[in-house]
This record gives sequence, C-alpha cells and structure tokens, in this order.
Amino acid sequence: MNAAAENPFGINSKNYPEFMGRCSEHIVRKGKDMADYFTESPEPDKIIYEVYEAESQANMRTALTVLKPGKVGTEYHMTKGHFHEDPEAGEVYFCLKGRGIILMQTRDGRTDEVWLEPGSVACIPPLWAHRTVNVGNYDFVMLAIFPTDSGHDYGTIEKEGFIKRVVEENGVPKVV
Ligand code: PAN
Ligand code: ZN
Repeated sequence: MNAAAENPFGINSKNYPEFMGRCSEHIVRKGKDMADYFTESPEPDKIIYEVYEAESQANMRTALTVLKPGKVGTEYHMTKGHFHEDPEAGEVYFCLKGRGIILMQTRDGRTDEVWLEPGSVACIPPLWAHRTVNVGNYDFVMLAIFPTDSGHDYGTIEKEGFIKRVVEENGVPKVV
C-alpha cells in the first residue's frame, strides 16, 4: 500500500483532480468498449467515461468516475453497470459535480433510480446492479466507496442489459 494513501484526506468538488493524481488505477472506457451497451453504435474513439481508483484503505475502495456529457443516438452517456459478486457488498455514491441518474435493478426485476446533483448521495444496497447516467451538459463526477472484496460481475448486464434506459425526449431526460 502506498504511504500517501494511508494519510487521511478530504475530497471535494474543487480538489478532486489531486485525488485522481494519486490513484493507482485509471480505466478509460471509449465507444468501442461499449458497442454492445447502447442501442446505437457509439463512435469508437470517443471517451465515454474514466475511472480513477485508489489503493484500498480500511477494507474500503474509493473510486472517482468522470462521465463525459453527450449521447449515443438519444441515449445519454452511461457506465457499463454491474452487480457486486459479494451478496453483502453495497456501495455509496457521492456526487461532486454535474447532474446524473443512478439506475438500479435486482436480479428478480425490481428497478429504482436516484437523481444526483452536487451534494447528493445514493445508497446502493447489496444485490442491486447499478449504472450511472450523465444527463447534464458537463462532466458528471462522482465518488464511490465500496468494500474491497466486493468483486464486479459485468457479465449479467452485458448479456441482459438494464430494464430501464435514460433517453432525451423533447429536450429533457426521461427514464423509459
Ligand atoms: C464504481 C464503478 C464506476 C464505473 O466505481 O465501477 O462508476 O462503472 P462500471 O464499473 O459499471 O463500468 C462502482 O460502482 N464500483 O463498485
Ligand atoms: Zn459498484
């Protein structure tokens, strides 16, 4: 574990780039990585989102997601979405910047959503798949905290998709 990550730190809407700078993992998801997720084909080299993940601390992982504004067809930019493999692992999302929606669903087909703006928090219970959607005109930046051993199951969503989608209708976001 790197020593800097063991020190206490605060993250807010202004200093989050500093946190990004000390993360050990950086994932970039482009259109070509998400061809099977959107209804229409995204431009292959367009960046949809980036994730910066810190070393684990106190059995928790902290990850910052920057979801770029934009749409693929009428569908707003979104993350892949996943279940946690550990049935006891929930997660908390803190919105630092922008406007977004967290879509959630269970394996037996229940759905829910939480709209986020700066200062809002979404509590994702265990056993709920979660996907983030940027419905604003600027970057949507959120911080996620989840147990280190959560594990990520992407396969189910990749195969079955989300029951609800967020599209632009008459110039405004609509969950359909
Ligand atoms: C988040 C997500 C992040 C990217 O840190 O991993 O927003 O979304 P996908 O992982 O679905 O591509 C989280 O929920 N971690 O558990
Ligand atoms: Zn998660």
